[in-house]
Amino acid sequence: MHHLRTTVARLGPLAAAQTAQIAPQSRLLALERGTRTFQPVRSLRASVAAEPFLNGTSSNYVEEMYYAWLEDPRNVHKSWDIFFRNANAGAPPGAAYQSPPPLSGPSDGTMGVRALVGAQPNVEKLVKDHLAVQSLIRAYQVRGHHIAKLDPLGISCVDFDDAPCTVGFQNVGLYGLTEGDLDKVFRLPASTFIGGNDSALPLREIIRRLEMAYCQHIGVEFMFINDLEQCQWIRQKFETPGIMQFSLEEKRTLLGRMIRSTRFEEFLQRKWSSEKRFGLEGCESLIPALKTIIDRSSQCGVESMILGMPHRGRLNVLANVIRKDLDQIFCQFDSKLEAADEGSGDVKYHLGMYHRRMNRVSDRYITLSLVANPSHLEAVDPVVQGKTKAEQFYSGDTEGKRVMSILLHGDAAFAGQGIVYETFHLSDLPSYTTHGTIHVVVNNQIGFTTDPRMARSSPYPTDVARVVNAPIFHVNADNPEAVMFVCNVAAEWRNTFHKDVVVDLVSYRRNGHNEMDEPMFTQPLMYKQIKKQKGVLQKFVEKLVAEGVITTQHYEEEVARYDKICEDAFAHSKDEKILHIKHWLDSPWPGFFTLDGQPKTMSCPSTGIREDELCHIGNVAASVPLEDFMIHGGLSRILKGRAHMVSKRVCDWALGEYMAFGSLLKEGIHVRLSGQDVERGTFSHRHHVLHDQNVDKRICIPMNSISPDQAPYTVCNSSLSEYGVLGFELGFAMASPNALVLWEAQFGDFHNTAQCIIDQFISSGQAKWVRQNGIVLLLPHGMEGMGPEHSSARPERFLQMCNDDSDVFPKVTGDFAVHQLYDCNWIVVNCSTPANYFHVLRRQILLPFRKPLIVFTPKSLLRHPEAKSSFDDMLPGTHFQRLIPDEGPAAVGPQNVKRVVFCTGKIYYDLIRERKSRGLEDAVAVVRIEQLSPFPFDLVKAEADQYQNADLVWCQEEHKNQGYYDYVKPRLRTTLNRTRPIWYAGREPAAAPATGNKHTHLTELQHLLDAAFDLETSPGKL
Ligand SMILES: Cc1ncc(C[n+]2csc(CCOP(=O)(O)OP(=O)(O)O)c2C)c(N)n1
Ligand SMILES: [Mg+2]
Repeated sequence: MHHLRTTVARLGPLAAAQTAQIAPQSRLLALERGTRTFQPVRSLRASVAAEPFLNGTSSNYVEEMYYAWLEDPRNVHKSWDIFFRNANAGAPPGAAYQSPPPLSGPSDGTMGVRALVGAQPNVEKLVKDHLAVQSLIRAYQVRGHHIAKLDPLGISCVDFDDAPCTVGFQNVGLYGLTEGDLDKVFRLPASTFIGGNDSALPLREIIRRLEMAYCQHIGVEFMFINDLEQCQWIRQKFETPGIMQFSLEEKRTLLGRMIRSTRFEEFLQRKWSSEKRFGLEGCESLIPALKTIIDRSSQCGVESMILGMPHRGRLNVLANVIRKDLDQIFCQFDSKLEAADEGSGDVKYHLGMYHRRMNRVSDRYITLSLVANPSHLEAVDPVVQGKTKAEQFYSGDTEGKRVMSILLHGDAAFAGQGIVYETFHLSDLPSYTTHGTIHVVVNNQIGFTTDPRMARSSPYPTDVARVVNAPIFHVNADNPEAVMFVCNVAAEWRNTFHKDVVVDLVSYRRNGHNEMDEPMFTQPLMYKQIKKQKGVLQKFVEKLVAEGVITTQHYEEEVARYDKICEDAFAHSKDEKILHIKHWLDSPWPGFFTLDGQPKTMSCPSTGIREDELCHIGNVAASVPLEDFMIHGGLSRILKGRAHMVSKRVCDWALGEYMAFGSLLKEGIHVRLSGQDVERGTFSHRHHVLHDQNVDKRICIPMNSISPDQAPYTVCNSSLSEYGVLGFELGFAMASPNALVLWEAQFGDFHNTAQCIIDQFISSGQAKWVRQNGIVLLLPHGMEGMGPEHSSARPERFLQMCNDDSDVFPKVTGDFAVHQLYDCNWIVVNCSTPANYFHVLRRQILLPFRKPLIVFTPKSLLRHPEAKSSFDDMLPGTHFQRLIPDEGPAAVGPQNVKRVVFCTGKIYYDLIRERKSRGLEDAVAVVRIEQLSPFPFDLVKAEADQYQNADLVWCQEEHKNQGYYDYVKPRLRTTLNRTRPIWYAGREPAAAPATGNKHTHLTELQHLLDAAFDLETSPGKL
């Protein structure tokens, strides 16, 4: 009701004669084929809002009448003509409506024609019938997909909770229509395109056309989309009569693609019948589907497409979509081939790929990359998005016109994995959007052995996409033409609106989960049906032959031609002696390595910078580069504090970070920092984005005012997701080695909701996929009496996954530190000074290769008066210190030192305070291990050797079964060659990372400090 009232209230005075001038300036949607145009709501005088017959359901109809009347008053019934004339003339509420004129005698159409009331029932019936037809049309648009013939097996698993189907000839009664109305002509509303050039049709034809559009092999879900223009666009694409027609050439191309897709699987089955390959049988039309999307997108100007996909049909996609050489694929089946590259490699259906080639349909070059992925379904989704975003960013493609992503999904995984939802929620965020992803679901109506009714609570596996208003095109995958049609529409949708869209290929899985599995154990009836099911290629060929598009002979020749291609490649693949995993790289970094893929040097220059640069960046950090920009008073004090530090030549943690980012930006390195609340910083220390206190949403990012030719700085508060956002940043970092990409956890322990990205990609990605990545994880960590949930970033987990050998003291050569970094799977540090943090961030970029960097970052140290660094520690010639030796009185007289306490991170400050209070500065040396992994064996040894008369202690604030203990213990022993004992000072083992009781926390701290400094008794031995 309200909608109608407001709609009609917005109608303003407008004479019918004015129509022609007004139509063009409106928000017209120019339709490519049909002649109908969608017009915006215009205004008619408010007074009509009180008409009694106007209610919510009739609003569209009234609008319809109004537009028709605007075109020509004779288009509508006389009663409407009078109504609109009166309304425009300013009739008072309730008075605009006049009963229609009598059949005998003229009416002047004025407001005084009260005598005609007797004719009112006819008008009401007319309005009602039109409204009924409009409701019926709408019902098809909303629910036509419920009865579309989507399932090739005809056993549809989609459960609509027995919602009655309210369309079809048999249901017209539900709308107050009768069979007798079927041959009456009804005017079509603007919200349908079934009329083509006709603006009115008999009801029978209306229903027939709606059945054609919405209830055949395509089911369109889109009426939940809030945007009227987008809905109209979709309606026009599916409703326009005759729109789904293809030329002979298109049909033949489609056949060729179906042949490749089908015969490829058959070839693999013939040659390697007992090998797992997760074949595509039952959904072979995936290949033409993807190729159609690629062709159409390329025609629309897309140059680079980044794909992510699971196991199902992956080899087929590599062969027939990406066009990986067949012999390269086939030789993956030869278990005897030795890998030529470092790393442990991965199975064939996980490897990535990168290929640039000419697209024959568009005649343009395209680059396709398929991102390598772990077994963990859907984990690759955010990674693909991050890589896509990065490629858009580097190529200046701010609207996603040249680079796009395509994600493939299985039905069970799409519905079940939460990362799908997290990834969808990145899709429209300014710093994360890739301007529309095309999702393709291989919906074989089963997940391993589990039926959909046990695997999801929503009718379709695709319902998750509704949260972002993505249209969903369900299509019966046994109809390749329908598949091709929806894929074209999906590509056009993405190109028009730059929003996500889903293509749901409703299909089946001809074999078990893999080729070895027996599906009859668990789905006997489904598989009885599948055994009877004619293959999609065979059905399609029969159709084309019947239509006269091809002859059987043509088909047989095409099959023979492709089979020969496979056979030749197979013969070729036997010549391969060595497997090059590098051929399966999804993100090459041209120019970064030597031609044979090695680092260009094996050294790292000084990571220090000049004093004037430090001062300049420091001053920017203390400034507000925009004029008339009012910042908060508290922030003014912080900025003044920064200026003061610069004048004193010191940095705190935030300023150290500023120096690192600012200097890299100045050197042309893009820096991107992403995570929850990173702009201000969870601990309110960073303030990289300033907010005008007087102007809403006016912001200032001083880091982008460092120098005119600097690289851009991106700092972005993320959605409240770890898995999705960390995956995204990993993908961003994958695209180029020349960017510092950092993800910060709100507190370090939150990283565990992104554990899959850490385990499957970050710690092991290079070994599996010969692909380097320099992503940085900033994980706030420290036992500060804040309870179990905010204390530990779980260093033990990261350290447990390090690949350096705990039992071997490495050979120490000149460039040992860099070699050690090159050999490791990731770098784990816990810096105790801003200068060291500055250096380790810069080292990420100045190294001649890329490794992930895990940084345990401080909380209370951010404001600790002693946790400051002098500019002297950041000048040219200075480096990251893997270990910081004691530089106090103990180091001056090492022979007098009775104990060396090795530690890492924030506990250092507790230790030196305690040492001072006990007057033990001569007797106890405190040594900080800043780089935990790879372990600085050489430097630890040098320290131990220096203090020959001292006993050795490892001190940590974390519980014994947590923190660093289990990692450092064997390494310290190896370093000392078991010639000297080493003792442990720290908390007892515990289940939770920290106590929730402040007093207990302080008592525990005191105990461990007592253990560290009680020189009479040795604490527990390591
Ligand atoms: C995160 C995750 N959990 C479990 C598995 C084990 N698994 C592999 S395939 C599969 C079924 C997937 O079903 P669906 O997504 O419908 O794809 P389909 O195999 O049917 O193509 C499962 C459970 C996995 N690979 N990843
Ligand atoms: Mg499935």
